[in-house]
Formats: sequence, structure tokens, C-alpha cells
Amino acid sequence: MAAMASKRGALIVLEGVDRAGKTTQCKKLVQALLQSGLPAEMMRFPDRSTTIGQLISAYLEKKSELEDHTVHLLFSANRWELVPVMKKKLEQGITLVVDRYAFSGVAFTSAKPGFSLDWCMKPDTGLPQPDLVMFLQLNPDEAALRGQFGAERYETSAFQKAVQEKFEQLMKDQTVNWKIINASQNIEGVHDDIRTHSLNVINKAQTMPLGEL
Ligand code: DGP
Ligand code: NA
Ligand code: NA
Repeated sequence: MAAMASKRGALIVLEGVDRAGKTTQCKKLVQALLQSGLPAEMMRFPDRSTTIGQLISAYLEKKSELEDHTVHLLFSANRWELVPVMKKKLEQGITLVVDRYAFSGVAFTSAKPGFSLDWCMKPDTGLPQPDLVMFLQLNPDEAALRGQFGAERYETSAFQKAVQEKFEQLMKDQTVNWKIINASQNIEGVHDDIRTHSLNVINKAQTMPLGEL
């Protein structure tokens, strides 16, 4: 049977510190793509619905304790377990809009004492490479104005500051298609920037094979 001429979807990731607006913007982007007739779906990591995701969720809610290397590997395993689904959807021409990915994995663990960026990146090596990673940039003072932190693990301003610095190191990697988005604009302004970058990359992705981290 002849293969259908099909165009793959793009893998688009939103990263950023807490309260930068990632989840809101992921939802708005999926809506906008669908309205333009482009198949799109949202995913998020950690995906708390799987067995591994439930272990992660209990850890984040401080209902359980896990050794730091162990939890790093669980977060990575949570991404790997979704790879078959991600690849299938991309092959079907669906663009995936992902709320956090391996970059959060590296930034959050390497912000803990005793973890090198290099060690943190290893378990995610070989994951599907995003066609575009947009970093929602918001300075800590503005983030603080958006309200109190929640009660989950990692939700302190000192830790978030350390995470922000790790993201800045990661953004120097030119093998990743980083775009920095000014997240201090209003919601529609941020959305316009995100949509423009995304439409560009969806066109390009159709002619390029999916890469690997
Ligand atoms: P969220 O559901 O987007 O609020 O993310 C949950 C928290 O987990 C958030 O503080 C970011 C953190 N996080 C996300 N991915 C990873 C990861 O791979 N490793 C670590 N250590 N933390 C992560
Ligand atoms: Na959170
Ligand atoms: Na998440």
C-alpha cells in the first residue's frame, strides 16, 4: 500500500519559572492552532496520571520523600514513557504543545546542591528534540506580584531564583531552538508572540525529520 503523503506535526515546548503563564499560554496556543485548521494537542510534564506520575505527584505534594537522584530519574522516565504516544501523534500530523519538558528536568535538579548540568541531562538524551522551545521570561519581582507561591515542593523564591539561573545556562545551548518571550506583557501580547513563532516552526517542521536531544 502506498504511503500517504503526510506532514508531521511540530514539537513545541513552553518553559519558564513558576507563574510565568505557561499553562494559560499552552491552552491559548492550542486553541489558536485549531482555529486555523491546524491539528494540535496539549501535553504537560510531569504527567501525573501515570503510575510513575503518581509517585512524582506525591513527592511534589510532600506526601512522600524520595532521594534526589531517584526523583530525577522518575521525572525523566515519565517523559520517556510518553514518547511512543508523542511520536505517533507527531507522525499523524498533530502539533504537540508541551507545558515543560527535559529543560525543566535539568534546571530543577541541577538547582539542588551536588548536581552537574551534565549528569542531569544524561537520562533525557535521545528524547524527541523540540522544534521550538519558548522560554517565558519574567523577573522574580514581577513573578512575586502575581501572588503567593503554592505549598508544593520547589515553590520558594530562593529555589526559583536558582532554577532561573540554570535555565539561563541551558539557553546558551545553540543546538536547541530557544526563543525568549517577554512574559511581562499582557496575556494577548504574549500569545501573539508565541503564535507567530509557532506558525513559523510548524511550516518548517513539515520538511525536517524529528531530531533527538
Ligand atoms: P507543574 O505541574 O508545571 O507545576 O510542575 C510541577 C513542579 O515540578 C514544578 O515545580 C516544576 C517541577 N518539575 C517539572 N519537571 C521536573 C523535572 O523533570 N525534574 C524536577 N526535579 N522537577 C521538575
Ligand atoms: Na507548580
Ligand atoms: Na508540568
